Amino acid sequence: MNNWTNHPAESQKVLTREDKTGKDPQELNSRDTEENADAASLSQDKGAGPEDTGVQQHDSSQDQQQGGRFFSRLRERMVRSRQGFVRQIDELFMGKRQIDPELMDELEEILVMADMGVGTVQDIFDNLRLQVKRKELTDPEALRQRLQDSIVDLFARADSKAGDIKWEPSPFVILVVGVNGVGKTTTIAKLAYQLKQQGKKVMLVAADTFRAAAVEQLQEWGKKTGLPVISHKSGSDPSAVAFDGLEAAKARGMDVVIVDTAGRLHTQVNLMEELKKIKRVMGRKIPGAPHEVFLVLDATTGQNAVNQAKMFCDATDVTGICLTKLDGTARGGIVASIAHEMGLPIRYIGIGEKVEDLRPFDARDFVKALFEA
Ligand SMILES: Nc1nc2c(ncn2[C@@H]2O[C@H](COP(=O)(O)OP(=O)(O)OP(=O)(O)O)[C@@H](O)[C@H]2O)c(=O)[nH]1
Ligand SMILES: [Mg+2]
Repeated sequence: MNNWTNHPAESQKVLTREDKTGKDPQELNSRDTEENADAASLSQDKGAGPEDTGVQQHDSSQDQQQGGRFFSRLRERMVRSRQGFVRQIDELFMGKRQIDPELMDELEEILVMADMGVGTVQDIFDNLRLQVKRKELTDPEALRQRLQDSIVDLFARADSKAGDIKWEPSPFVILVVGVNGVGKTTTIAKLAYQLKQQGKKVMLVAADTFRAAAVEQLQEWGKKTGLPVISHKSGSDPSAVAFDGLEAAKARGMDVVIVDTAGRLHTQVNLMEELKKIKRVMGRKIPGAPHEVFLVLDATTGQNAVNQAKMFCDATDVTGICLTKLDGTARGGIVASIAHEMGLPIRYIGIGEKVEDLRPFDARDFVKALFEA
């Protein structure tokens, strides 16, 4: 299958010279509303092609290989963590024949330093020490394996599988929130592109009307990935964009709508209120919407990300976490810390800047990618 063919319903629309602004006033109820009317045809434009986004051709044989390829890329991208705390663990175990208190203490310290969080590590080690005391664990290799299993178990509580999302009802609405610069817009583009690959009709909504050029950034992604983007002028009310976006999505029979929002600090009360308003307005247009609220967190900010998560969850109903920039940190343990402390599913992880660098989070694969040579 060729990535660049548009969805059948959208492909009926042909972009004429006059349309090139992307305006589509008949279908949308706002005068200001703009859209990449036929983004796929624009996507072939110079400078907006697959090369600079990592968008690649795709066929069914690629689908079959995808499992293995996904995993090897995940391992490749987790290289910093692998060279960081995982290497330290390797060195610690080297030549060890028995489990002694020093081994346990040093292992505990390495994990805390890897941003796994003091509380999380303590929980794991209380259990492991008990097993050592009862002589259920005597061999260092078994300890190492048990440690991996314990980390995987942490995620069970948070039930961290993107596969759990039913993508129903239609249109399925996702609101994406988070602090400035964490990777919201990029994550949206990656996710939208991957959903499109699965055959879903996806629409993007540019409700970040605050930051200069934010609308253009999402429109650009729309062109590159061949997806329609609903937007208003910069500076307009984000709730109105969200409302129009949902209306357009309903009218066009979209499967999934993903709404981008401006970065905000959890301490900015008025901006957190604005999020609540966006949510309310969405619910008025489509009862039950947004069906998911994704909080995007930047893994390189370490324990700060955990604090952000706590504050955002207090202010709005977050339903899942997307953790970005795991390729940029040596402390991949942050994933475990967030899952453990928040009890929220980690839906997706970002492991690079290209569209393919987003993975539905799978705890076992993740821990395996970290620990296995
Ligand atoms: N290495 C790496 N970079 C990423 C990842 N995700 C996003 N980025 C980069 O992070 C930077 C910020 O990304 P955006 O998507 O613009 O972040 P944002 O949260 O939308 O930012 P604001 O809209 O300004 O709040 C960009 O340079 C992205 O390429 C990732 O998983 N890995
Ligand atoms: Mg953004």
